[in-house]
Amino acid sequence: MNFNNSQQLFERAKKTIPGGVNSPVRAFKSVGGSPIFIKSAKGAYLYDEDGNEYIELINSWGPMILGHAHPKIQAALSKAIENSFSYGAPTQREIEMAELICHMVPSVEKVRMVNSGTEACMSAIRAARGFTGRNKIIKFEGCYHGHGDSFLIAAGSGAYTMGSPDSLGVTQGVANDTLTAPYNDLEAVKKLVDANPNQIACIILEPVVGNMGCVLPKDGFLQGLRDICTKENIILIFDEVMTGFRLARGGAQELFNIKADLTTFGKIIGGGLPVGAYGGRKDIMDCISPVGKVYQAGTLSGNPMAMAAGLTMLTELNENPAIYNTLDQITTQITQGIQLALDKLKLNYTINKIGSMYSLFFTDTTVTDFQTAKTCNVELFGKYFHKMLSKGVYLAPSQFESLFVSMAISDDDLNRIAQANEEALTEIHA
Ligand code: KE4
Repeated sequence: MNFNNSQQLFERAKKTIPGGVNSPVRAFKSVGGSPIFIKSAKGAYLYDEDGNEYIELINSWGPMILGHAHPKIQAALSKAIENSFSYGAPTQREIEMAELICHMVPSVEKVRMVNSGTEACMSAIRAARGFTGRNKIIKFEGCYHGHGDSFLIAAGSGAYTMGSPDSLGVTQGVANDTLTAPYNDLEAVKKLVDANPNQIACIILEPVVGNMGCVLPKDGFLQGLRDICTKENIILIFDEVMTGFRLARGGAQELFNIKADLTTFGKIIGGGLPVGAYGGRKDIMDCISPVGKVYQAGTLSGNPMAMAAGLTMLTELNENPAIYNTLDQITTQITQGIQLALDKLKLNYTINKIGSMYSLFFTDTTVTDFQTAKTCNVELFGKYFHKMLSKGVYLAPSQFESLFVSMAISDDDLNRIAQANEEALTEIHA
């Protein structure tokens, strides 16, 4: 494969864009080399500026669950575009979107549209603080909730990948109100709650983590958090920006049967356009302006184009629940293929998988939190990443990111992925 055009574009990009990218993890910094520049995508495939084709296992970090350029979403956008692109005024489609989200996620009684997962998470903790009158939040090491100041403490995803889990520019004042605990460690949470009586507004977490790589909640962890929050009047916020509408129609909370007080959404909810949302208990959401005194706003919130794409996406998922079983089967075939290759090479690397999310961790340690995720051989992952890329399979350019499978993957793609994995794992260990 030749990457000449991408390499030239990257050099040009770095002159006017910080690091040449509009989001740090795209820069391939942790895997080395320079990023490929995408020209187009269709179904399960990406095409770069050098004409290389890749089977896509990031899917824009989650949104493209039905595959790229889905005809129904394309049709919805083509129709919407005739009516102009943004009004900054309420529309019927926003009501239809809110009603569908409330239907698909029963814990959501009211929901507010925003423009990104970050905005959704920032707004959700502000609502929790406004509703409780308390200042502190608890988050978990390695979880990522976007780039809001309160979250860039022990953050995962690109923050950790770039070596700045505690970002510069976040004031000590803000950091003092963010308490952190290891994921899956209920005792640590209880200690924080006991040490900060009546001061904690909310606990926010990824109910299934994607931002350390894919990490699952241990049995009892989510229920334990639910019980602590109920007892202490702490708002339980599920950040389902990744898991929402991906793991089930009702997201992780449907799968684990846990009722969150607030939930945040992003990615899939926009069908590939910039959409985020936060919602939950009516009594909390009615604290949001213009009803209550927690202010939050956005010029393009509920944008008609984004709502057209998002509504089409969610409708397709809601009307075809068998999609989730199919996605699980496709993903199981991918991870079983990897396991076969690992067994053949007598390697004990860890695979974590749930539904259509999975990660191959280059460590023989069971990965249940940030500390165990950090035992990975990041250098070896980088070699694996580039081997897979050169074999036409596009993975997340970081060990600390989950992969996301789409409905567009065919049996032939599965064979190509299995062969690429076996060859790549063999070659990096040769
Ligand atoms: P955005 O602001 O990027 O739309 O969403 C922030 C966010 C919030 N919560 C969770 C659980 C998330 O995974 C994210 C964003 N995910 C990253 C991938 N790990 C987006 C990719 C990127 O940063 O470029």
